[in-house]
Amino acid sequence: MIKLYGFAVSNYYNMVKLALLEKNIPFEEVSAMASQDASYKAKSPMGKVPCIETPHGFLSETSAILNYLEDVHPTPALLPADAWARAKVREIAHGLELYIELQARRHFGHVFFGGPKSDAAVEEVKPVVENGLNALRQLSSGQWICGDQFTQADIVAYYTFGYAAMAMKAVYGHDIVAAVPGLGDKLARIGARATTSKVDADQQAAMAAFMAQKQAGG
Ligand SMILES: N[C@@H](CCC(=O)N[C@@H](CS)C(=O)NCC(=O)O)C(=O)O
Repeated sequence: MIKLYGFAVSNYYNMVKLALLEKNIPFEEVSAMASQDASYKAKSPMGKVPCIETPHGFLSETSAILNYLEDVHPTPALLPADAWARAKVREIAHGLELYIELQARRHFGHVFFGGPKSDAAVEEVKPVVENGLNALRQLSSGQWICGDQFTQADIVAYYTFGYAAMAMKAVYGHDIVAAVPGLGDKLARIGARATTSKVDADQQAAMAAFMAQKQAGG
Protein backbone atom coordinates (compact mmCIF):
# COMPACT_ATOMS: atom_id res chain seq x y z
CA MET A 1 0.00 0.00 0.00
CA ILE A 2 1.20 3.53 -0.77
CA LYS A 3 2.40 5.50 2.25
CA LEU A 4 1.97 9.28 2.22
CA TYR A 5 4.57 11.10 4.34
CA GLY A 6 3.94 14.59 5.65
CA PHE A 7 1.41 16.54 7.65
CA ALA A 8 -2.12 17.76 6.97
CA VAL A 9 -1.33 21.48 7.36
CA SER A 10 0.82 21.31 4.22
CA ASN A 11 -0.94 22.39 1.03
CA TYR A 12 1.31 20.20 -1.13
CA TYR A 13 0.60 17.20 1.09
CA ASN A 14 -3.10 17.89 0.66
CA MET A 15 -2.81 17.98 -3.13
CA VAL A 16 -1.44 14.44 -3.13
CA LYS A 17 -3.93 13.29 -0.51
CA LEU A 18 -6.84 14.63 -2.55
CA ALA A 19 -5.58 12.84 -5.67
CA LEU A 20 -5.29 9.56 -3.74
CA LEU A 21 -8.85 9.93 -2.44
CA GLU A 22 -10.22 10.93 -5.83
CA LYS A 23 -8.63 7.84 -7.36
CA ASN A 24 -9.78 5.55 -4.54
CA ILE A 25 -6.20 4.40 -4.03
CA PRO A 26 -5.69 2.82 -0.60
CA PHE A 27 -2.98 4.67 1.32
CA GLU A 28 -1.57 5.09 4.77
CA GLU A 29 -0.63 8.48 6.21
CA VAL A 30 2.74 8.66 7.95
CA SER A 31 3.36 11.75 10.05
CA ALA A 32 6.57 13.48 8.97
CA MET A 33 7.89 17.05 9.12
CA ALA A 34 10.03 18.65 6.45
CA SER A 35 13.60 18.06 7.52
CA GLN A 36 17.19 18.33 6.38
CA ASP A 37 18.09 15.24 8.41
CA ALA A 38 19.81 12.60 6.33
CA SER A 39 17.23 9.99 7.32
CA TYR A 40 14.34 12.06 5.91
CA LYS A 41 16.35 13.25 2.88
CA ALA A 42 16.89 9.60 1.97
CA LYS A 43 13.14 9.58 1.33
CA SER A 44 12.63 13.13 0.04
CA PRO A 45 15.94 14.47 -1.30
CA MET A 46 15.10 18.17 -0.79
CA GLY A 47 13.78 17.43 2.67
CA LYS A 48 10.31 18.62 1.72
CA VAL A 49 6.82 17.36 2.38
CA PRO A 50 5.19 15.35 0.89
CA CYS A 51 6.76 12.19 -0.39
CA ILE A 52 5.26 8.80 -1.01
CA GLU A 53 6.59 5.31 -0.48
CA THR A 54 5.70 2.90 -3.27
CA PRO A 55 6.65 -0.72 -3.98
CA HIS A 56 9.46 0.75 -6.13
CA GLY A 57 10.80 3.20 -3.56
CA PHE A 58 10.27 6.79 -2.49
CA LEU A 59 9.03 9.62 -4.69
CA SER A 60 8.93 13.34 -3.91
CA GLU A 61 7.79 16.51 -5.72
CA THR A 62 4.04 16.86 -5.89
CA SER A 63 3.70 17.17 -9.66
CA ALA A 64 5.83 14.03 -10.16
CA ILE A 65 3.70 12.19 -7.60
CA LEU A 66 0.44 13.29 -9.23
CA ASN A 67 1.65 12.10 -12.61
CA TYR A 68 2.91 8.78 -11.19
CA LEU A 69 -0.49 8.16 -9.60
CA GLU A 70 -2.12 8.97 -12.93
CA ASP A 71 0.12 6.46 -14.73
CA VAL A 72 -0.40 3.60 -12.31
CA HIS A 73 -4.10 4.28 -11.57
CA PRO A 74 -5.46 5.86 -14.75
CA THR A 75 -9.08 5.76 -13.60
CA PRO A 76 -10.84 7.77 -12.42
CA ALA A 77 -8.76 10.09 -14.58
CA LEU A 78 -7.39 13.37 -13.29
CA LEU A 79 -6.04 14.25 -16.72
CA PRO A 80 -7.99 14.29 -20.00
CA ALA A 81 -7.42 11.45 -22.49
CA ASP A 82 -6.34 13.78 -25.29
CA ALA A 83 -2.62 14.70 -25.32
CA TRP A 84 -3.22 18.38 -26.07
CA ALA A 85 -5.88 18.68 -23.38
CA ARG A 86 -3.52 16.98 -20.88
CA ALA A 87 -0.78 19.45 -21.76
CA LYS A 88 -3.16 22.38 -21.17
CA VAL A 89 -4.01 21.02 -17.69
CA ARG A 90 -0.30 20.77 -16.90
CA GLU A 91 0.31 24.26 -18.31
CA ILE A 92 -2.15 25.70 -15.80
CA ALA A 93 -0.99 23.55 -12.88
CA HIS A 94 2.68 24.40 -13.50
CA GLY A 95 1.88 28.11 -13.81
CA LEU A 96 -0.09 28.06 -10.56
CA GLU A 97 2.87 26.55 -8.75
CA LEU A 98 5.55 28.83 -10.21
CA TYR A 99 3.77 32.16 -10.43
CA ILE A 100 1.28 32.05 -7.58
CA GLU A 101 2.10 29.42 -4.93
CA LEU A 102 5.87 29.86 -4.83
CA GLN A 103 5.54 33.66 -4.94
CA ALA A 104 2.91 33.98 -2.21
CA ARG A 105 4.92 31.43 -0.18
CA ARG A 106 7.63 34.07 0.23
CA HIS A 107 5.21 35.80 2.63
CA PHE A 108 4.15 32.70 4.56
CA GLY A 109 6.82 33.04 7.26
CA HIS A 110 5.63 36.56 8.04
CA VAL A 111 1.87 36.03 7.62
CA PHE A 112 1.46 32.62 9.23
CA PHE A 113 4.40 32.31 11.60
CA GLY A 114 5.01 35.90 12.76
CA GLY A 115 8.39 36.16 11.06
CA PRO A 116 9.86 39.39 9.64
CA LYS A 117 8.35 40.98 6.54
CA SER A 118 10.77 40.99 3.63
CA ASP A 119 10.86 44.30 1.73
CA ALA A 120 12.29 42.52 -1.30
CA ALA A 121 9.43 40.01 -1.27
CA VAL A 122 6.83 42.77 -0.89
CA GLU A 123 8.23 44.46 -3.99
CA GLU A 124 8.93 41.39 -6.12
CA VAL A 125 6.00 39.06 -5.45
CA LYS A 126 3.05 41.20 -6.50
CA PRO A 127 3.94 41.73 -10.19
CA VAL A 128 4.70 38.03 -10.69
CA VAL A 129 1.41 37.01 -9.06
CA GLU A 130 -0.42 39.58 -11.22
CA ASN A 131 1.08 37.93 -14.31
CA GLY A 132 0.12 34.52 -12.96
CA LEU A 133 -3.45 35.67 -12.42
CA ASN A 134 -3.57 37.11 -15.94
CA ALA A 135 -2.36 33.78 -17.31
CA LEU A 136 -5.03 31.94 -15.35
CA ARG A 137 -7.68 34.39 -16.58
CA GLN A 138 -6.53 33.66 -20.14
CA LEU A 139 -6.25 29.88 -19.82
CA SER A 140 -9.09 28.85 -17.50
CA SER A 141 -12.41 28.02 -19.10
CA GLY A 142 -15.34 25.72 -18.46
CA GLN A 143 -16.91 24.77 -15.16
CA TRP A 144 -13.63 23.48 -13.70
CA ILE A 145 -10.23 25.17 -13.71
CA CYS A 146 -9.29 23.61 -17.06
CA GLY A 147 -12.38 22.69 -19.01
CA ASP A 148 -15.34 20.53 -18.11
CA GLN A 149 -13.47 17.74 -16.35
CA PHE A 150 -12.18 17.74 -12.77
CA THR A 151 -8.40 17.47 -13.15
CA GLN A 152 -5.03 17.93 -11.50
CA ALA A 153 -5.42 21.66 -12.27
CA ASP A 154 -8.35 21.80 -9.82
CA ILE A 155 -6.35 20.03 -7.14
CA VAL A 156 -3.37 22.34 -7.54
CA ALA A 157 -5.54 25.47 -7.77
CA TYR A 158 -7.56 24.66 -4.68
CA TYR A 159 -4.58 24.07 -2.42
CA THR A 160 -2.63 26.93 -3.98
CA PHE A 161 -5.26 29.60 -3.48
CA GLY A 162 -6.13 28.41 0.04
CA TYR A 163 -2.98 29.84 1.62
CA ALA A 164 -1.85 32.17 -1.19
CA ALA A 165 -5.09 34.17 -1.04
CA MET A 166 -4.70 34.66 2.73
CA ALA A 167 -1.08 35.77 2.36
CA MET A 168 -1.76 38.18 -0.51
CA LYS A 169 -4.71 39.68 1.36
CA ALA A 170 -2.63 40.12 4.52
CA VAL A 171 0.34 41.75 2.78
CA TYR A 172 -1.31 43.81 0.01
CA GLY A 173 -5.01 43.82 0.92
CA HIS A 174 -5.44 42.20 -2.50
CA ASP A 175 -8.18 39.60 -3.11
CA ILE A 176 -6.50 37.39 -5.71
CA VAL A 177 -9.52 35.07 -6.01
CA ALA A 178 -11.91 37.91 -6.85
CA ALA A 179 -9.34 39.13 -9.39
CA VAL A 180 -10.10 36.19 -11.70
CA PRO A 181 -13.73 36.13 -12.88
CA GLY A 182 -15.44 32.87 -11.98
CA LEU A 183 -12.53 31.58 -9.89
CA GLY A 184 -14.39 31.85 -6.56
CA ASP A 185 -17.21 29.67 -7.91
CA LYS A 186 -14.77 27.11 -9.26
CA LEU A 187 -12.88 26.88 -5.96
CA ALA A 188 -16.20 26.52 -4.10
CA ARG A 189 -17.18 23.70 -6.49
CA ILE A 190 -13.89 21.93 -5.80
CA GLY A 191 -14.27 22.47 -2.05
CA ALA A 192 -17.76 20.97 -2.08
CA ARG A 193 -16.54 17.53 -3.20
CA ALA A 194 -16.72 14.86 -0.50
CA THR A 195 -13.02 14.08 -0.99
CA THR A 196 -11.98 17.71 -0.57
CA SER A 197 -14.20 18.10 2.51
CA LYS A 198 -12.38 15.18 4.11
CA VAL A 199 -8.94 16.63 3.33
CA ASP A 200 -10.03 20.05 4.59
CA ALA A 201 -11.45 18.65 7.84
CA ASP A 202 -8.13 16.89 8.51
CA GLN A 203 -6.28 20.09 7.62
CA GLN A 204 -8.34 22.16 10.06
CA ALA A 205 -7.88 19.62 12.87
CA ALA A 206 -4.13 19.56 12.22
CA MET A 207 -4.01 23.37 12.14
CA ALA A 208 -5.87 23.59 15.48
CA ALA A 209 -3.46 21.10 17.05
CA PHE A 210 -0.48 23.00 15.58
CA MET A 211 -1.71 26.36 16.97
CA ALA A 212 -2.43 24.83 20.40
CA GLN A 213 1.07 23.38 20.51
CA LYS A 214 2.54 26.74 19.47
CA GLN A 215 0.60 28.59 22.19
CA ALA A 216 1.81 26.07 24.73
CA GLY A 217 5.34 27.01 23.65
CA GLY A 218 5.99 23.73 21.84
N1 LIG B 1 8.30 21.42 -4.79
C1 LIG B 1 7.78 20.73 -3.64
C2 LIG B 1 7.36 21.74 -2.59
C3 LIG B 1 6.85 21.11 -1.31
C4 LIG B 1 6.95 22.08 -0.16
O1 LIG B 1 7.43 23.23 -0.29
N2 LIG B 1 6.48 21.60 0.99
C5 LIG B 1 6.60 22.41 2.17
C6 LIG B 1 5.46 22.09 3.14
S1 LIG B 1 3.94 22.72 2.48
C7 LIG B 1 7.91 22.07 2.84
O2 LIG B 1 8.30 20.94 2.86
N3 LIG B 1 8.57 23.11 3.37
C8 LIG B 1 9.80 22.96 4.10
C9 LIG B 1 10.98 23.36 3.29
O3 LIG B 1 10.81 23.99 2.21
O4 LIG B 1 12.09 23.09 3.71
C10 LIG B 1 6.62 19.82 -4.08
O5 LIG B 1 6.10 20.04 -5.18
O6 LIG B 1 6.26 18.87 -3.36
